Amino acid sequence: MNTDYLKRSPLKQFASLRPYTVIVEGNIGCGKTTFLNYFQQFDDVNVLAEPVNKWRNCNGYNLLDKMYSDPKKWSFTFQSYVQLTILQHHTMKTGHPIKLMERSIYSARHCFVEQMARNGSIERASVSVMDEWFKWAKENCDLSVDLIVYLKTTPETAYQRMLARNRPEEQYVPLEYFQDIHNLHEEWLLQKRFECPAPVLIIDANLDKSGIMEEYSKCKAQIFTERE
Ligand code: DGT
Repeated sequence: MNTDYLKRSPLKQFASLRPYTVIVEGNIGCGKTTFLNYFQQFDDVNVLAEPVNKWRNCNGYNLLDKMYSDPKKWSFTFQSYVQLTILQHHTMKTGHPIKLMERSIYSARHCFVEQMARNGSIERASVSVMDEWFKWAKENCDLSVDLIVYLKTTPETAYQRMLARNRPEEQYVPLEYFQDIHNLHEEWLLQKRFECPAPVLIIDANLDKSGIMEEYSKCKAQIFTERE
């Protein structure tokens, strides 16, 4: 691992006690996993993939499947667990100078919970309980973020990719859901209608593999320069 960052001035050393934190955001199927895989090759980066496997097996319960099969009954349970497992990533200590997280407590709230609240699959009272937890976490944990990478696709592209990968839980997710989740990312990251914790770097994630690699390396250059 490159430890040059330990040789910096005392002030920078102090700043580097907290890693430069990047969250990767975008619709379901927008290519977050490919983006994270690209960054796995760099020793300075601690890559934290979304804990989907935990959501598929919480002490034997597949909460992701329950949420998609019966949203009215399971949305609150599912989102509570998402909030906990993502919070564990936000607060996870790392010896690496850069931490790269797939999604965040912010997108869980402003995109997914918001979509559920608007379509009535979660009660406003339940949302307010989650908001109290969120507020407490912000006051008592370090949830700072330095950069948001937004992998922007059209809802149609994301939907086609979801169909192609054929995850059993997602079999009946309609295109309208992708449109809702897309619109909420735009409201959050571009129109700034909800709390946006860091500057946003937009990547055209509709590009095919060769085009997107060029975008990734530009993004890598920006991340490595900014954390200096
Ligand atoms: P990628 O690599 O961009 O294709 O990413 P995915 O699709 O593997 O990962 P992602 O974050 O879109 O999530 C996997 C599944 O979990 C997907 O069905 C959407 C769902 N999901 C993720 N976060 C939340 C959340 O906070 N609430 C809800 N309702 N669903 C979520």
